[in-house]
Amino acid sequence: MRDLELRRRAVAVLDGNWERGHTVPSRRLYPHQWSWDSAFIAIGWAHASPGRGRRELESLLAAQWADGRVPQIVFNPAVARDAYFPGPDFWRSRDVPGTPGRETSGIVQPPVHAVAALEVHRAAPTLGRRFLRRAYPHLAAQHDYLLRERSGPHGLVAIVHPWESGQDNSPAWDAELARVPADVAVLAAHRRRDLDHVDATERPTAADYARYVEIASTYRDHDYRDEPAAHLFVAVDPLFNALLAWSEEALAEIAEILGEPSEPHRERASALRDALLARCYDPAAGHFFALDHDGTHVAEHCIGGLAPLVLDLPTDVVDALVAGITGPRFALNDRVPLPSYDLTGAAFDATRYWRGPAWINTSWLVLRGLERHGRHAEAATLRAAMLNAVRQEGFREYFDPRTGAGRGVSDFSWSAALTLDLLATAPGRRSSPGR
Ligand code: 2M8
Repeated sequence: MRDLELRRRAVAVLDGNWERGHTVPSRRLYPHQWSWDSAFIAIGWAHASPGRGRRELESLLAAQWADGRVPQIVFNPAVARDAYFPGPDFWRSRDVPGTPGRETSGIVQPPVHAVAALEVHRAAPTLGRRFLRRAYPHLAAQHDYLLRERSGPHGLVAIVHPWESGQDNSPAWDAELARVPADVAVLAAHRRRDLDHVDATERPTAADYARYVEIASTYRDHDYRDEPAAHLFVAVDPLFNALLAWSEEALAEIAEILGEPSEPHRERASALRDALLARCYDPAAGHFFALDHDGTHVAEHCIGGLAPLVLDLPTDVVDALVAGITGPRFALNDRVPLPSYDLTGAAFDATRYWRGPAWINTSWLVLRGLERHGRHAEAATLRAAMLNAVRQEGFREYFDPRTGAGRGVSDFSWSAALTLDLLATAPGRRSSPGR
């Protein structure tokens, strides 16, 4: 399939998923607005309709809470209340003071939104400046919330639910999750709607879901206050922190465009990068590991541990990460994007969601990192793999990391959106924040 036809199909997926002001990740499985999906989707819209890219981010930011958190899900009032579980009746955001008019969930997702806002601006700079002026205080408040309420003694920001990582059932969370009681009877009161759309072997297990529900309802029962008793799960995700640092770099650029002070953003970006290197990087393994609630390394090689490549890093660290990408664990090739988890790892599962399958968004992050560090040969190979996967299988949610077979839902928005970005930018010629 020629690039032009692939582009046409990608735009058609985004168009089909556009829902008056935002884009659903998937019509069937995810019929509302998701936080980090919207950031990736806006990056895609920047190449097809910058106006929609702006609206995508603005509709998400309009649902920001008074404390600054940008919620993981913004519920569409026009969709049946039980179309997705857990829906608005589970999260009960209306009961919490300081929440917006729209119903939302009470947790967050990886903060890649300032990067997206900058990319949307660059696509149409004249109109985009007013957009940046409106978005900037929201993006700054989003970061302030995370750094104020979620940062620990390690200088990194914690997640308090696996869903906050976006890599929901990654093996990185297994040990921490095992501390939460798995009472599958909890699920009897609810109906998992995901299993209506996707085979159970591709989704998290019932035990995992029971724990997800337990962690979320405990947080909800504390009115989503970030106090120790509210959190049954606490972990540090290298991807989440790398994206926060990258977004601080983007905020610094946005501040410069607007004539605001940029230095505080640059300082925060460097402090997060230094903390990632000091606390998550393991020189012997050549990988960034997640931390458990005690700040101990979780020695699992997950794709999130490659995400700090989007930042400035010492050359020996970049060399080690690239060796991991090209080695047996991540096996870079030009047919299938990078697995979400170590192909040689004990917990590897080729079909189950974030325990092995290849995803377009995480591969795209690594691609941006490789480009930042001038690793053009590896970047070109990864770009070829991503384009090959969507050409062969369509804009699937994820792919078998060994065969490339499509998995999860079809017509998945960020797979289409980031394909538009790949097609729009010649390899090695982009300007990400920090370049
Ligand atoms: C998946 O997560 C949701 C919960 O947020 C789910 O499984 O129902 C993840 O892949 C997440 O990263 C993504 O943002 C979301 C919507 O695409 O789906």
